[in-house]
Amino acid sequence: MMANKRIFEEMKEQIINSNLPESEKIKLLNGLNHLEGEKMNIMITGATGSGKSSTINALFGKDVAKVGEGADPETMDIKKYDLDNLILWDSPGLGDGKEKDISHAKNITDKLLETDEDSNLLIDLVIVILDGSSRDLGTSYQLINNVIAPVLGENKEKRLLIAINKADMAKSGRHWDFTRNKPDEKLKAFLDEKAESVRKRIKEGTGIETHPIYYSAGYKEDGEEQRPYNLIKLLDYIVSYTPEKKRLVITDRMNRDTEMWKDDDGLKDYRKSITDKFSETFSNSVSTGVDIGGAIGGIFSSGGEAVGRVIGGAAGAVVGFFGGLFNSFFG
Ligand SMILES: Nc1nc2c(ncn2[C@@H]2O[C@H](COP(=O)(O)OP(=O)(O)OP(=O)(O)O)[C@@H](O)[C@H]2O)c(=O)[nH]1
Ligand SMILES: [Mg+2]
Repeated sequence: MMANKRIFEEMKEQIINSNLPESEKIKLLNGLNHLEGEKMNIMITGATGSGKSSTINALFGKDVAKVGEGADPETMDIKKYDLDNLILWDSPGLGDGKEKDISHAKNITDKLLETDEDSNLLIDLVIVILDGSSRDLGTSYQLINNVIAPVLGENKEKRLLIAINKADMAKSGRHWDFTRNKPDEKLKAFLDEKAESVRKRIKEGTGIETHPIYYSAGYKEDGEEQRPYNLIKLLDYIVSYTPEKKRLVITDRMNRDTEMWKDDDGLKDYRKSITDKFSETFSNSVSTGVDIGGAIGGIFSSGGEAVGRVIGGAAGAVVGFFGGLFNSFFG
């Protein structure tokens, strides 16, 4: 079944089964290996109980919290989940008492300033999770405005995502349609307003323009399945903030459980939007050779229709992959 196969394997198969000359195949496979070697580091932070773990598990699979749980020795409180080339840093936010807050703030600051072996900032994206069921977001604003924003570096606007969780509990569960797993009109208006006021507070406090979205990672009781809302919107949000050459790393690790991606606000065709971002990635590299082209080591600049066709085919594999993943009737 397509959706169960890792995306890189899928693409390799496309290349191997093509009727390109061996030398071209080798170039393409080498290129793909380079992309596969890209690393993506995401920090997920937010107040205790805001839903960091639930969100990580919804996005990337039930067992993630168990993967590589060993704490990073220098940053005792930040948990590192190592999913091959996708690395998640689960970092406690503020609100755990003064002493802990100071230590958490220092851990976050240190991590955000850390550079990799190429002297690039280690953390590609910071996702701050707000508890949408809480009326007091004061500590979250403190975290964003006073701890995170000052150390975000040059491209601040490209590294900060704001996700308001627990949409279902925003009005203590009232106005949430539990059968259809979505807010009614009244709650929707309330949530839209909330997202807008969060945006304003951050803009006023930091000058950074963010685009907060609301969602629900889903509540999970014994025997019950987690049922997220707008998780696919969150993924679309993350992918759109991810550098082109790192996008495959993200999608290669996403949750294979199609139930997770089903319910959304319908404001946009998120499946198509995500899929398009990949097609875009591929066609860009074929026509201009930038970004991914560079990472792939100039193979696209060799030109030739045949190469283009295989890249087209590879992009097709990606499209097929998403079709399979998001369609509950596949297989
Ligand atoms: N109703 C509802 N409950 C949620 C949602 N997301 C998370 N929860 C619940 O909120 C509680 C806290 O969630 P976690 O994912 O553990 O939160 P966390 O941010 O990882 O918490 P810490 O690791 O303790 O900082 C759990 O009982 C979750 O089931 C949601 O979207 N809706
Ligand atoms: Mg947690």
